[in-house]
Amino acid sequence: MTADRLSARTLAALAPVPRGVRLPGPRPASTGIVHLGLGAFHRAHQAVLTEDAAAETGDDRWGIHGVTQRSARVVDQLAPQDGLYGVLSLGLDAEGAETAALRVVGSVREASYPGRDTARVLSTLAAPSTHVVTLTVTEKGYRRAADGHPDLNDPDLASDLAALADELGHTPERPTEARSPIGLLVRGLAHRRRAGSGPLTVVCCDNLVDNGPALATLVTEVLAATPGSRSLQDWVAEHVRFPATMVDRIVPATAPQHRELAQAMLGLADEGLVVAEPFIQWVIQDDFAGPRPAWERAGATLTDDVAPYERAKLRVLNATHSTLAYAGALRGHATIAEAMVDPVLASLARTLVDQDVLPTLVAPDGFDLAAYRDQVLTRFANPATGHTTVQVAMDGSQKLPIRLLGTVRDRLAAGVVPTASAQAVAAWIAYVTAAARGTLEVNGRRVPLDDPAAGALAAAVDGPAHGLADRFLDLRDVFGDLSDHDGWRAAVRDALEGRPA
Ligand code: CS2
Repeated sequence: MTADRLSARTLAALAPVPRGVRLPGPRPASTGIVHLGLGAFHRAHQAVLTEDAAAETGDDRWGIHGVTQRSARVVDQLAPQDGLYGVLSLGLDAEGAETAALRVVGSVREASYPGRDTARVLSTLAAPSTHVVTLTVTEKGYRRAADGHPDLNDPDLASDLAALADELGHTPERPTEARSPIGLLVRGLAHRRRAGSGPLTVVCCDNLVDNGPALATLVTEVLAATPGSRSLQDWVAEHVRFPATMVDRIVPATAPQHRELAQAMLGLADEGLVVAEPFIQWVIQDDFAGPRPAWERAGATLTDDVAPYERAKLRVLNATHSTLAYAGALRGHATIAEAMVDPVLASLARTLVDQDVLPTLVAPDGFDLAAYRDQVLTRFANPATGHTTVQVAMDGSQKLPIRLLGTVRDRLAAGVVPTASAQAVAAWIAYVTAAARGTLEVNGRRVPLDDPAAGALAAAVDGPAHGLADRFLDLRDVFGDLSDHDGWRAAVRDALEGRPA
């Protein structure tokens, strides 16, 4: 069935509004937010809560200018739709029947791809009406080296820093195309200072430990490495805030069956559709340099201390997610939900949380960690989203140090070798080994290795079977000081040897 494409015009012409579909309220009148990393997660999370906050308050200043990272695909999906797209929430009701709810979101006013529109993005970052920058660029988007400092050898970041050095003194008519999110951000800060547009708040929404302070440090270090940026450094220290946040919503890749279902519900074709679980959570450090949307009116928690929430989320949810992804894919499970109904994996997930993770956490005020664990595991078991193990498994060399190895360090410091975490790492090693050798198959499809460190990982795979665990544990870019811990090494070796071949 062919259907008209979603747009402001076709949406306005829908009569009657389909039942079970929620439409956006009035579109924002101006752009107050620049978002870097216009992927599915942002569209299902911050963009939704920004629209909800506007609906609650009537404050129409908070339109979003979304910026993609690597390609123009999302721009080309959203531009013909006037920035409109659907969010399809898939869950289960109390009886266990699948539920589907669709809403059309209107908070994205503009979408840009830096490969085409760097000048436009820089001028929005410098506009007085822009007060907030949000980021979801994934772990690897920050271009941090293994030691946590900016990777100044990264060619994309280096290109942006050369452009920044040039732009410190003047605003070129045709700026060089931005190639990295951090480079784009610091160049935007330079433009903003020159334009005299006042303070800005930069809100990191990625799964990094202490994400706000980590981004602040990165920006400071990148500027310190750029000759002639002294006064910009001082301006940033005085006028830019970097609150920490904890973001949470499971957002799988959109599949053709999702598009078909949404089209049947709305009656319009939507190339920009995103899919999500019903659950959504955002905890934000209340540290803004200027105005912001009233996100608390949309259900977000504004607090002084995000760290305990963030740590609980990374260590309970993300670490267990990765464990289920690696161990699940190796046992042939295509989705996280299928992995959760495998008793061996359900028990591994629970043991990981109970035995290794929970002893390392301090509960935020009024927060029940055991109930949180149960809620997370129930969310994983939701079969409706079809979230795949392979999607969560990507970029393990970047993700595991953030979500799992902090737990390992804390347990070792407490004198306990965390054996479930060792099993998780062993599952990662086995997954990477099978993927690198071309022998990993899920759902009858060969799964390649998808990781920015693929070269180093493939080199660790190469060699005799008995040294496999040790060759991985020697990867200091992943394990850091843990490479030197004999008890930890022995636990991973045992866990890998104990795995079925
Ligand atoms: C997942 C996360 O893909 C992954 O690595 O663990 O994207 C996870 O779904 C989100 O952090 C949930 O908020």
